[in-house]
Amino acid sequence: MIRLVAGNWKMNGSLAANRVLLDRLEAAPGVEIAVCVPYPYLAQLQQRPAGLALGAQDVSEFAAGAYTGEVSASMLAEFGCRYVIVGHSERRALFGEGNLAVGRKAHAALAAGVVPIVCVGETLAERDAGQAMEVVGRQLAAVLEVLGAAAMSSVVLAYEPVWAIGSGRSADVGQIAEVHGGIRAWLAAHGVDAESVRTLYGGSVKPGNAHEIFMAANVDGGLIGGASLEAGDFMAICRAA
Ligand code: G2H
Repeated sequence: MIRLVAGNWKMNGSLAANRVLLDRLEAAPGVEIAVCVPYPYLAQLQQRPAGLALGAQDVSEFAAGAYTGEVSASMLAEFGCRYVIVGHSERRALFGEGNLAVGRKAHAALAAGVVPIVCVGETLAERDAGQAMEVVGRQLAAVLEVLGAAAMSSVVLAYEPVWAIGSGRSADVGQIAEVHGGIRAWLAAHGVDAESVRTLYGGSVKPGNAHEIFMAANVDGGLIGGASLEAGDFMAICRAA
């Protein structure tokens, strides 16, 4: 399957800075590239380099109504979003999103024709306790419970060990391959068409480590935070895929 490299700008950017960045992004052969931007910039990103897919970083689990501050999946679809990140560990840790809420957000996205990039991953304490795959399995199980096995095969997953996010310390290739293989096996064991689910790695991916990470077994691309804010770094990572 074609690899996906998605930039997660997080809460960064300005109209002027985005323009400078976008002017330096371009399609790369053999890889799908997306940028997941803060909501206000979806309008600005209507003009973007050809071949660059658009995404958002969160979505409401509700379709419409009295939910002040929320943004619906159909609104994202109207702005041409192909992807939306759901369940990023920053949303889970800082904004109290639970496993089932993440599943409901993924469901809302799919219902509007937007592909959810569902993030899963363990904390350092959980890894040190030997529970990495158990935690990831619980996170996946909640999404599967909401979506069902057929719809689950339409999501993109992102394995993002919490301790590797923005820390400069990526997981090593062995750790990445082990969990990605574990995710593939977990999906297959739960009746999901595991081979059709793209599973990205996220957490301190940089130009210097991107190639070896992308070459690891069962890694189908990357979710790139800090390095997606610098055009040269982001394009180098995309070309490494
Ligand atoms: C993990 C990643 C992008 P960074 O959050 O989702 O960020 O590449 O900065 O670790």
